[in-house]
Amino acid sequence: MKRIVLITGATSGIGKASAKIFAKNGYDLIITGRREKRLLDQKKKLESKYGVKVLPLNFDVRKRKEVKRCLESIPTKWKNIDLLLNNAGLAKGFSSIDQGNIDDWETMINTNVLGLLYVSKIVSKIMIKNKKGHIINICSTAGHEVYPNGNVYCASKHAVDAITKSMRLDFYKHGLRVSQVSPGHVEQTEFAMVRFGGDEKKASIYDDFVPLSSKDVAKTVYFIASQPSHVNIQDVLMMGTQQANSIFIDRRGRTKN
Ligand code: NDP
Ligand code: 8X3
Repeated sequence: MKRIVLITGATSGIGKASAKIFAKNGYDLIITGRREKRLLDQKKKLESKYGVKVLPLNFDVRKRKEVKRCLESIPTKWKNIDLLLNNAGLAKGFSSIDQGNIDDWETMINTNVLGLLYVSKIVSKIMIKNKKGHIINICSTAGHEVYPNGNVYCASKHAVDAITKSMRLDFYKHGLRVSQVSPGHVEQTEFAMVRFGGDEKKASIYDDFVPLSSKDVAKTVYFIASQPSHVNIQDVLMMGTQQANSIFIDRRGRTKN
């Protein structure tokens, strides 16, 4: 029987790269995001290139009722979800707390923390019923350390780290696996453009060093998912070679790789 992966935030960046790698490896996919056209385009491409089935679900993870309605309406044959990749997330703004924008704070907390929880509550119930499943959360280096002006984004990712650890304690007795990947800077994503409100100049944060690519992270997610069922990788903290932590980055130029 084909395995099924549900990926939140599959319309760009890490989620999109993960969808591709899972499709390549024969998984059927449930892909989600707010941009419906992108989901439909992805469905077409992945189905024709890899011969897998793709179910697009168009919802905003912040909207509790929408999440419930969409996930509970999944056709029965799609409910045998093997893997949930909680990837949808974002940073908005980059300023000290006194200068911070409260709407941005709410967007980050509602998406990165509450959205992840809304999806996980429903999918984990299905997995417990099926007596199998694996949840992989996309955390961040920002879930392990803080940096100037990162305050609320870092807090939201520290919450993801705490949720991953809590899920592990809640679910091991049901035979579910729980993991997370905590990347540093990742390019081939819209992350910086979203954080800086579409300001291309401010979002040019990868010009002078080589960060991770979305494919690097997707490959790590797939590595975690493809371990034998007795192996639970709890966290992978990963950065580009030129990035030592959130603050120390060798910005003397992009080294050849
Ligand atoms: P992108 O902006 O490229 O992708 C973010 C994805 O999340 C999109 O598919 C977007 O879809 C989805 N998303 C955002 N808000 C919502 C929402 N309210 N409801 C549903 N989907 C939503 O960025 P990345 O690929 O970089 O981000 C993926 C994850 O990786 C995030 O959790 C981010 O925090 C994390 N991360 C990113 C790093 C980086 O440097 N890029 C480093 C470490 C972690 P749509 O807009 O269509 O809804
Ligand atoms: C994204 C990495 O350093 O911008 O989570 O917080 S960072």
